[in-house]
This record gives sequence, C-alpha cells and structure tokens, in this order.
Amino acid sequence: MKIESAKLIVCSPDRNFVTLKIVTDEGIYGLGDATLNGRELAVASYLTEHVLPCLIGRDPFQIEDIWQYLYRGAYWRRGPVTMSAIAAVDMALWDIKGKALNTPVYNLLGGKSREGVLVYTHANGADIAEAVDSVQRHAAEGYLAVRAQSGVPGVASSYGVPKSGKPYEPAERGLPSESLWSTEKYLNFVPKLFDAVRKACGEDLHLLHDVHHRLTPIEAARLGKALEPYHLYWMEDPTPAENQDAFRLIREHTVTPIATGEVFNSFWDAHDLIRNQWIDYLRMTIVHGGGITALKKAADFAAVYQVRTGFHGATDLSPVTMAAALHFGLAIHNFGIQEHMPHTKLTDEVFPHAYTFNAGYMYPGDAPGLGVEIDEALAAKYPYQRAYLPIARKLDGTLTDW
Ligand code: GCO
Ligand code: MG
Repeated sequence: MKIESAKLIVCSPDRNFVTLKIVTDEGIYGLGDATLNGRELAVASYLTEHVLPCLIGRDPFQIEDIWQYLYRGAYWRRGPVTMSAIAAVDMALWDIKGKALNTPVYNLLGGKSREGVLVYTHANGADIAEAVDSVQRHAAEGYLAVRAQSGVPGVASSYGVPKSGKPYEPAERGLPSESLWSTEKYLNFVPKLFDAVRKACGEDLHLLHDVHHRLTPIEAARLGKALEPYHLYWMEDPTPAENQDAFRLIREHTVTPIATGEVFNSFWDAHDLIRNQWIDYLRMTIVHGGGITALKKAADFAAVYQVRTGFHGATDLSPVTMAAALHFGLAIHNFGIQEHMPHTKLTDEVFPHAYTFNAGYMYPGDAPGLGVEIDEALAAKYPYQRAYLPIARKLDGTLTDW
C-alpha cells in the first residue's frame, strides 16, 4: 500500500477545525486533526507547503519511520505548529492501519486495559450558586468527575465562564477579546467556591479546577493548601510551566494533586516534571504533542514514575483527536482521566463518530481505525473564520497570562 494523495479540509462548524485526509492507492483513507486554536492556518500551510509533498508514495504502515522523517528530517525541532502538523499525519496513519487490518486503533496500542474511559466535563457559573447548580446538573447527567469554575466577584469576565447563557467556548471570532484578572480576589474566592460545591455534592464526586497558568508558584502553593479539605482530583496549570522547576515549590507545600501540560508540544516540556514527580497528571494532547506515536512514549515514561494521563479535551480539539484520545486511554496502563467538553451538534454532524458517552465513561467504539468520518460536503458549507483566544490584563492594565 502507498500514500497516493493527501489534502486538508479547513472548516468552521461553530468553530474552526483543520483536518488532514490521507488517501492510499488501495482506496483506504485516514483522518488526522491539525487544529491549533487561533493559529489554524499556520499549521495548514506547514502541512500543504512542506509536509504533504514528502508523503506521496510512502508506505503508510511505516508510522514510526514517517514520524522520525518529519521530526528529525525538518532539522528545526518542536514548536506547536510543527508538532500539530506531525500529529495530524501520525493520527491519519494509525487510522489507515486500523482500517487496513480491520481493527480499532486501541488494539494496535496493546489492546483494552479497561472497559471505559473515565471523563470529566466542565461546570461553570457567574457566581457560586450558579456554579453549584451547574456541577449538580452535570452529575445528574451521569458524569463522575466535574471541573468547577465560577465568576470571581469584582473581576469581570473570569476564565472559564461564558458571557451569555451559551456553553463556554475558549475562542471567539474577530480579533482577541480582553478579560480581566486579579490574583488577590481569586485566591480569596476559590476555597469558598469549593466549600459550597463539596457541601452540595457530597464526598464521592471527583472535583477538578483549572487555574489556567495564572499564579506564581508560592500563590499556587497557597491555593493548593487551602483546597486540601475539599480533596480535589486535581488543580490544573497552577503556574506557567516553561520553568519546570517552579512546580517543585508547589509540591513541597501541598498534597493537592497537580495536572499540567495542555500547552506542551514535546515530551521534553514534561521531562523534569515527570522524573521529579512534581506532577500527578500529564495533560498533553495527541494533536499538539506530536501524535499517538509521541504520546505513547511520553505516557510510558510517565508510567515509571506513577504519573498518569489526563489529556486535554476542550472543544478546540476536533472529534478526530477525541477519538484518538479515547483509543489511547482505553489501551495504556497509566490512564487517569480524559477531559470531555462536548462539541456542538453541528460539529458532530460534520464529524460523525463511533465514540459514545454513558454513565461517566466514554467508549471509542469498535469501528476499524479511529472510528471518525468527515462529511466533506457539509464541512464545505462552513468556511474558516478568523478567531482568537482572549488575552488577559490585571486590574491596572498589565498584560498577564490568560
Ligand atoms: C481546558 C483548557 C481550555 C483551553 C483551550 C485553549 O482545560 O479545557 O484550559 O479550555 O483554554 O483549549 O484553546
Ligand atoms: Mg486547562
């Protein structure tokens, strides 16, 4: 079998997605996600101009060799654009191999290690009462793990809280919007939020919280300590992670579990965090981290240190990445939890898929390959629209981490 052609499908059914389709001379094709929220066309161009011409004629079964060819062969290494492009090719090749061998991708990764993939979803509210209500509604839908975010009094447009009654969506069409941030108000507020949520929801529900990279290490240590009575499943991205050593300080002060890595694009971004056991969950994602091939190596390294996976799964990762993450999570031994932020109905129509949700778990389904399709005619009705993630400023106007 040889790769005969490859093309990109850029569409915007409620939000932007970049999808790679690789077709073989035997008529089998594979899909890969190449979506990098707010920088979509950079990856599309990297693929069409520089990667796809090199794939034609290659054996799609040589997944490892093609991965090395695109990573080492470029000479210039890492970065979210490069690694998302490699990831898209990698996902499409695993999809092709599964279809060619008539088996789901989880079987190619070692087979089922569990029956279902535990997922968490997002709850949010403008204030504590709304946030508690939202957590309870998601628990009633069957979720066993819920991330809780709330508007912080005195801070307009807090992270994770939608502006209108719509579900929270990180990117917005048009130019970047600005949101406000106050560490002082946030730090005083969050323990009150989790006190209320725990009291209302009982001891058994797994609760998570995303700090979204906004605290210094010592501030994060204070938050982790203050949240200990509510035994969170994790505190996410407590501080930016360029300096991996920053997590040592947090770790020395709190037993609240720590998850990080959704913005990482290479195993090396996580290497010190894992080998020093400064984190509990690795949040890298298949689309931004170089694909299934790269993440399998990262997960196996993490397993040695009892670090588990907790992969990113926001709406900016397409159903193709979601499927890949579910096959991956079903197969690897050190799986922890998978984020599930459901896509809109329209997105699900553009990407019909075999995966399902039931009673707190997701299932990739038994279709060969990844089990996701793309309706190209429908996708063509929703062309790309420029969109950006917001930026954040402190109350005095200083630009800070969003
Ligand atoms: C999460 C996230 C996201 C990101 C988004 C950026 O934990 O789900 O932090 O909502 O902000 O994916 O594109
Ligand atoms: Mg996050």
